[in-house]
Amino acid sequence: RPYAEVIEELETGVQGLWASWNVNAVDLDTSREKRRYVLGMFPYPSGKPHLGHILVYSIADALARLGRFKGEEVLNPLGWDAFGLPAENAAIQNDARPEEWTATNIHDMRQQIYRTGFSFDPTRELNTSSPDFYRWTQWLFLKLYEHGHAYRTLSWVNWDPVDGTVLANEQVIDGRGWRSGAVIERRQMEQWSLRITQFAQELHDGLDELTGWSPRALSAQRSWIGRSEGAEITFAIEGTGHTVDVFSTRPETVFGASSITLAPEHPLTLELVSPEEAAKVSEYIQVSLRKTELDRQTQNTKTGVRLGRNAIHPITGDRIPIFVSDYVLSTYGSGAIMNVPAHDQRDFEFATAHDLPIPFVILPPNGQFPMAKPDRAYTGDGIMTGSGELDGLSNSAASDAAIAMLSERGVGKASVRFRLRDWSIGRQRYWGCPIPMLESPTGEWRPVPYDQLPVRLPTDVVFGVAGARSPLATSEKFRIVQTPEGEILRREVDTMDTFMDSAWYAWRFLAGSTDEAWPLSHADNWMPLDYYVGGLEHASQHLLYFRYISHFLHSIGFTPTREPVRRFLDSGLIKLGGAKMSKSKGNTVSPRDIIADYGADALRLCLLADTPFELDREWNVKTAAAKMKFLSSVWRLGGQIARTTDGRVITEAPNVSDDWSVGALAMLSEFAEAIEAAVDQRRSFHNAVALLHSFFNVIAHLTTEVGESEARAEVLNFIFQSYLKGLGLFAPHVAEALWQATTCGAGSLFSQPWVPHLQVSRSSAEVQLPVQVNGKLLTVVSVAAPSPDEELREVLPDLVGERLSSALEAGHLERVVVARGTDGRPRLVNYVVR
Ligand code: ANZ
Repeated sequence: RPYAEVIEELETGVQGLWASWNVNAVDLDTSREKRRYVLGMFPYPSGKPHLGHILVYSIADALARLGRFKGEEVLNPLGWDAFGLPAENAAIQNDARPEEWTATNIHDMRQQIYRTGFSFDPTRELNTSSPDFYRWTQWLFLKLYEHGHAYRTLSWVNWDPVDGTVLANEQVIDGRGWRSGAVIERRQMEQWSLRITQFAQELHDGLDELTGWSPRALSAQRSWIGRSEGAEITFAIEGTGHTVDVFSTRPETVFGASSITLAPEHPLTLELVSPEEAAKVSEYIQVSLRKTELDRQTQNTKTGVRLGRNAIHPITGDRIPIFVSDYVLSTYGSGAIMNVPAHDQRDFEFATAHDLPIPFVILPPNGQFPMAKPDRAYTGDGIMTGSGELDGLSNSAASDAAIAMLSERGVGKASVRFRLRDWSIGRQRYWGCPIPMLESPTGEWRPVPYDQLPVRLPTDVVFGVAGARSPLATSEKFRIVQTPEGEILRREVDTMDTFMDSAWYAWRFLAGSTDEAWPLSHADNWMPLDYYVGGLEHASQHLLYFRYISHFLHSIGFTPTREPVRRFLDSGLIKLGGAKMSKSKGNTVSPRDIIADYGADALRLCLLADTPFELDREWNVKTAAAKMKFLSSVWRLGGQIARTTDGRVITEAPNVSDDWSVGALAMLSEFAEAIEAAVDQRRSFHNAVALLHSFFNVIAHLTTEVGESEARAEVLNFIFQSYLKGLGLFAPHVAEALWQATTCGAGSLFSQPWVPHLQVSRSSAEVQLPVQVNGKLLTVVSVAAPSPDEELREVLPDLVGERLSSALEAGHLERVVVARGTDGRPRLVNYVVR
């Protein structure tokens, strides 16, 4: 029957076979030498998978299936990142239970994802919101606590004064609460934080090892960690015993400092302010605290007010004014800066707005500065001037000299700072992992003993109670704990940031049958991940937390390597009409609809075709239709071949010596090597899909030449069976169905070994060269292997004959493309005729 009529039946039927044969099962205790851990970032169960998910899992699936063909034990699991705000919002708005909302969504989403035919082992599925998982998230928290990585500190939160609750960033819309519409205040609250900064240097250095990551992912990590070398310089404050340390990456410009500026949150700001300026300064601080850090960094006007007090320049002894300004962040460096307006653009704008002197201390090579009225800072290199003993040095040499000078006088020292902040993990939310800590009446914190985990989420909570720190606080049964000794303790009512769940789930897929988070032997066998596939948007936060937890686990002996991910494959976006597909834009395409119209195989081929996976691609439903058409041809030809064969699995290449067979097998061998290299070495999935098309054309051509020859039929059948393995990486359903048809049920295609390395004794002097016109195969000819492009162009018209000349006469020859293999031998020639 025609392919279009059987897709649904074929795909679900084949999935039934896989399930009954258990082909996707993984043995974590395998004795196989080679193991491959492939992971696509697990989805948030919103209920609807989107095409981006399908793209990610299609990539992971091809890598997983190739590993199995190559005889490796492959772990390719699926899980659910199931805690988070939407479930809680649904609970508040629709009176639904978050766990029911989540379970329904997982159910729907699982059906759709499994319908696409990925080779997940269903027995390894996990769900971060199940007690069976979060028990171990709590275990991890306690490990962090035990090793001094978890501590309580003040952190900023969004406070909704009308609802009397803390809001997540996503619940603040244009500065207002999502339900109350009230202007949101920023408040400080004590909560749990993790000491990721303790590993800042290691996390920075570790990036050098990650040669399997894309440059853009590495640079996202690098800028998030934000390592800066510079100096700390100490300014004494006139008339007080205080000093202020500033951090500068340009200590050589110290002679150009015409003021110092503190962040609004700096502990000394209110202490140093003069009585006359106090009212103005506190008002300024109030306004600043309402702004987010991002707003403060991106605002155009550099506002600020004077504290009415002076600092003493540590080298010149000059008196310079002190300001407070919100472009200085409290969370970076020391929360205070020296303003060097001549050489820093932000300081230049600030100085211009506040009428401060702009002393130039670096002379540009072209001598253009200093001008009487400069219009911007000079941030380039040059020779030091007006800088005492630094004069005449280049600014780069002056940097070290300045640090030496400052430390000699005891007013400064070299310093390395990181942009990375400790990770504040407390959330005043319900649908997250409870933090397993207890507070005594005297305010000491104690860990819940390991043997009392999990601390279960209470179900008797009330949402939106004004004044309650979090929904968990409304459950008395949860909040108040009596110890066997009769002591009354208060339970922590915050839950953990959901990034905590995703920071360690990769290990939980390695769980064994014993009662522990994962057996160490499994971590030794399987970590680090060989391939991690997901969106670039996770290249900063999630992957940094994941790496941190891995560095931590390594430091306490729970995982074999510091780095958890050998190769990170960051896929591009799928766009519609130039815009990223998103629910808010209403331009999403549902995988379910595409599968209903064209089948899962066509969808998968279509998502990977034409564009390298790491680039953004435009969704085009015509491509899905084209892929279905292609699969129809494969289906038709496969049916034809199946009818001419005796249903044997041909594992060895037939022993042949005639030119036709040798040439045909040589092309198969090149195809198998090329597709393996495209997937495993170059991760060039679009090239692999193109190879499936071009080699199919070759097979179709060979079919016309088989005639009555049984030997040729045998060779053709072997080639076709081998082709199905390549096809199966991307279109596993149709490949499996045709495998069943040509072999009459010899077990699954995916339990077979990869195409054997063929010892075809083709003359090394000759290659079989497919000749195409506009991508359509005309014929295959035999040519001398070392032929240069010029020579090929000369001989081909004669070799191919009339069919080529008439095709060339039909239009205008634009170009002749000669594709060559890595060995330099020609592999394909395409005439582009318009
Ligand atoms: C004087 C100076 C002169 C600076 C100059 C730059 C250029 P990165 O490279 O990002 O580390 N800075 C320090 N702490 C800050 C804070 N808490 N908020 C805002 N800005 C802060 O940036 C380091 C530079 O950013 C520091 O070097 C400091 O300005 C500023 F020609 O000091 B510089």
